[in-house]
Amino acid sequence: MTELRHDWPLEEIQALFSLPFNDLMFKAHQVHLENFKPNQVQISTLLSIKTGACPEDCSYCSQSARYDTNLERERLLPLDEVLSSAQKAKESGSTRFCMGAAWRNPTDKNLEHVIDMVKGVREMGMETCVTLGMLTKMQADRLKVAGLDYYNHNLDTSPEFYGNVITTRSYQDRLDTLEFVRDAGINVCSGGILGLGETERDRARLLQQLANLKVHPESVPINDLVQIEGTPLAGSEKIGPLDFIRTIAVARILMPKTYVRLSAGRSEMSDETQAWCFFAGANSIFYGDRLLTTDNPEENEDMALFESLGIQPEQITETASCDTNSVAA
Ligand code: SAM
Ligand code: DTB
Ligand code: SF4
Repeated sequence: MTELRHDWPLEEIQALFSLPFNDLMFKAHQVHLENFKPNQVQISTLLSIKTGACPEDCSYCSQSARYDTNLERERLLPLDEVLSSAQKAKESGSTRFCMGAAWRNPTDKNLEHVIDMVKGVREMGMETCVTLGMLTKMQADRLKVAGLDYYNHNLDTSPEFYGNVITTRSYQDRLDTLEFVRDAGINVCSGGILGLGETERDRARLLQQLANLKVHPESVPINDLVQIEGTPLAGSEKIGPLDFIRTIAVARILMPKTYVRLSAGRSEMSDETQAWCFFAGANSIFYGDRLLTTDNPEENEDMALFESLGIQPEQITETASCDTNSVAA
């Protein structure tokens, strides 16, 4: 049985990052084999239900109203449009439908609309995930009652680097939202972005924050920055593929039972890099040709990649449950 730890010291995490590449891969794959079927990957489809004009200043984001990114803003999508997208995602084999809104936080009225979407998607037999910004405790509880399976809210980076990226909400605000989601009994999806200009220490600190939560997130998305023209982070130095793969491996070792999501940035990744990520312990992806506002690989390209790697998309019965891990004794 793999022990779940919540007391990772930074030095131990940094030591993992410093291992020879092959040693790190071997270790991560061993942990992966102990906890998951190595040739299965969970697939989720994303939909932006409310696009653009966001008041936050996240310096990577196409949807912030502060930057001129040429993005057309859209109102909250009507329920029937959302349900027809979810139906298409289901038919293409996706097991979870993730709805994202460019809000600092939802108003209670907006939340009512989202709740109708969650109920509708659930009735189709798909898992549901939403990412709506900060929540109050009461809003998290209402989403739980509505049947929401996952809430995505990323820490994005280390507490120390965070202020270079976002100034309009604090790290603690994010941790508070995660606590409300956890306490409500909703599965937590929280991760970060690489390639923001952070150091390896920042990556280690981000993973330390996630792994030392009282309960590990059920899902940890690792995004490779999609550089958006007009944002302050356009033109940043890119993270190399080996450093990206290392981060996935360390996430797998620290959080053995968590789904590690190879998230944004796959359109620019080689098949080989993605294959290494799967070996290192990534076992979920976003599937479908669109993320929120940017492109993702076409479905047929992903199916061809899976086929060539002998990977199968996971079926829904194997995921749905809450509390896939618990506080270590
Ligand atoms: N507005 C909500 C929020 O920020 O919590 C929900 C949507 S927001 C787009 C969800 C996450 O997507 C962000 O926290 C960030 O980690 C990721 N993201 C946004 N833009 C990205 C980009 N250009 N490249 C990679 N990841 C990005
Ligand atoms: C996450 O960690 N990545 C997804 C999802 N959670 C909401 C979003 C990626 C967004 C990439 C840029 C875009 O398409 O706008
Ligand atoms: Fe708004 Fe979310 Fe983009 Fe930040 S990441 S600007 S909160 S949509």
